[in-house]
Amino acid sequence: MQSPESGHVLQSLADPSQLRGMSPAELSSLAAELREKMIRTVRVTGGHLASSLGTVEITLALHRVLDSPRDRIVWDTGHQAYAHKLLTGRFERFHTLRQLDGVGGFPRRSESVHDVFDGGHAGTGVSIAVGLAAARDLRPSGDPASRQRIAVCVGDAALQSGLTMEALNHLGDTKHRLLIVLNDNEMSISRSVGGLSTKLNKLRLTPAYQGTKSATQRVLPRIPIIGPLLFNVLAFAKEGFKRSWAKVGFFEDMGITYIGVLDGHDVAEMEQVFERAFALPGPVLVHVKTLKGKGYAPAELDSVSFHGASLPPIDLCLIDPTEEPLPPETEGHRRPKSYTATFAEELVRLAAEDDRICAITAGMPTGTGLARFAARFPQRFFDVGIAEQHAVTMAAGLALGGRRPVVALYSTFSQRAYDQLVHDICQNDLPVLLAIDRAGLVGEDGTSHQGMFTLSAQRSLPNLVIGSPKDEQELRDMVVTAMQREGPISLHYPRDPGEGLADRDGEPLEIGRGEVLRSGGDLLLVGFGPIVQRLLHVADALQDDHALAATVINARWAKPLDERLIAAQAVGRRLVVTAEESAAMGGFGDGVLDALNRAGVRVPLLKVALAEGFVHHGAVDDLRRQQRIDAAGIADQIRDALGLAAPEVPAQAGESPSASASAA
Ligand SMILES: Cc1ncc(C[n+]2csc(CCOP(=O)(O)OP(=O)(O)O)c2C)c(N)n1
Repeated sequence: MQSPESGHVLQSLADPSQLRGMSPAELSSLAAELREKMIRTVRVTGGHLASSLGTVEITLALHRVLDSPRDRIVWDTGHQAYAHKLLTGRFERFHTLRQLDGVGGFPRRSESVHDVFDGGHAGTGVSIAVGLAAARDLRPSGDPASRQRIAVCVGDAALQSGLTMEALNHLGDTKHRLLIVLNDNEMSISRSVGGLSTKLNKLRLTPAYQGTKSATQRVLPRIPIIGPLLFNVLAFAKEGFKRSWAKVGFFEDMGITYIGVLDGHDVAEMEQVFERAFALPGPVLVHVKTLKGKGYAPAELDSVSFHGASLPPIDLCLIDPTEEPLPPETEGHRRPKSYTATFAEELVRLAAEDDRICAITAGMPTGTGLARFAARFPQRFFDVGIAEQHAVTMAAGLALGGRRPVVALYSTFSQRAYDQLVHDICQNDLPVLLAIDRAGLVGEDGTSHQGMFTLSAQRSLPNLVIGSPKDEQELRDMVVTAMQREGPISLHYPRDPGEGLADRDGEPLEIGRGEVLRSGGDLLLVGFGPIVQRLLHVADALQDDHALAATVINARWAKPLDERLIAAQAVGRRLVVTAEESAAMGGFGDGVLDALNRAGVRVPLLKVALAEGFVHHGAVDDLRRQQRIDAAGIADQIRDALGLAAPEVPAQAGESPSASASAA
């Protein structure tokens, strides 16, 4: 990639409408600038680099054809929208990407009028666009907004999600005028999977694709802009794409005009086709082929590693020869093994002994650690694509078929499969392990990705056991326990590294039995999950600062709760404190409160949990401080509840307290 004078054109752009006056040479230099800005920023902040590098030209073409914000550009998922952000007023602040109070990693309406929808979850884009189109088409014809152009850019993996399929099916019937840009890079985070993916492959390989460009160049200039435009668009489509046309029954059968396959890095070609697509009366899907990671060679070669949050080191001299090359790799500080890796390791160990064990991921084999399982047991591994609902119901089917299925989902994405958990797994009382990864705060991905609602949502479900380990070794024990249970079980563990404990095989635990980790007569601290480690520090601090002795319980199970242990330990305490890294409402603390009420134990109770509301992006440590659920914040909350003064060197205070003190 050429290195333009950094920020030369980009910095001077006040509004995306200025793109329309640019020459092809200026556009190509702007594309290079956009990529350089992204690479330099993400090198420091982390982020969805490969996806955003791949959509630069789509973004330019869309912003030249559509008049945003009067027209609307929707980004499915929203992880590929960095160019859009840079072109719509966020250049100056872009260095704050994903940081606390900085620019978010996904479109956010609070940031810009050009952002249509606060996204983050895949497969939402087409439904949003259909809704916008339906709203537009309800307007009276005299209303200028009734002529609004609406486009949605969706990736080939998000296209396959159930939600997108439902939207396409509906759209084909309702015939709203809408442009769907299918950004096909053949990749999800890992390689795209599934029958539709195979179909798209065939389309790409069809001779029409090879000849597309010349056909477009040959035919388009001859098409007049006005008058018989519609006829000509169709003529163009048929002329230029007729060989693939015959094979695109999938979209056409649903009532959506298909045009493809275009070069997704050719702004002029896409612009011409988008312009003409809007002249058609109904929905049009334009299939473009892009290279994920384009413009940064390592990301082009390995888009899996450069997809998401934690990227390999970025070598600036690959985009700018004046930059120093990366220093050779040093044996830096090694982070302790993550909960994710420990989970996968234990599962593989068990699966080697029990061939009933199967594992399912919904498009996240690397993120969930299941790639390790896939490598060892390819026959028993299923990547179903971005299809969380299917993943969970398929697990029910596997269980009915005599298998021991494990579905590993990020907490936030498991929300999509709630009914499948209720109706298919719990109602049928099936032995399925739901491995809920990224439980708790995940940090820089922000509101759409925090794992903070799943625990409350699951607590009311009959038959379901819910556990969360205090450390990575206890996670091994819980996986063993889960595999021995003849019913559904959900294990919640965080994105964090573990405690760095030595590896050992897991051992079964008694479900519903917690453990006392330390004893003291004044306070009772009860934690669910790794937050228990923070409670141990809190107990030390309260002892040192106020000579308050605390008993610390590792609850292990939110359901069934060890009511007997907790109630017995709670009697006579100055304060009982519950702690969880999850939404306060309906969470673990509420379970303890109910249990104490049932047992007739009257004692003040402080719930430490996430305050009501969404938690924005930022480093996890910053967010924990802000929420007062880091060790210092928890100690402060306890002092507040007891009316004690802070110690001499005050801990950093966060925003609003998430605690509620009440009598049980
Ligand atoms: C419901 C849901 N499941 C999983 C994810 C995690 N995720 C983020 S991007 C992505 C892959 C998207 O692939 P595609 O739509 O083809 O876009 P690309 O990144 O290839 O441009 C996945 C699985 C998500 N954001 N939402």
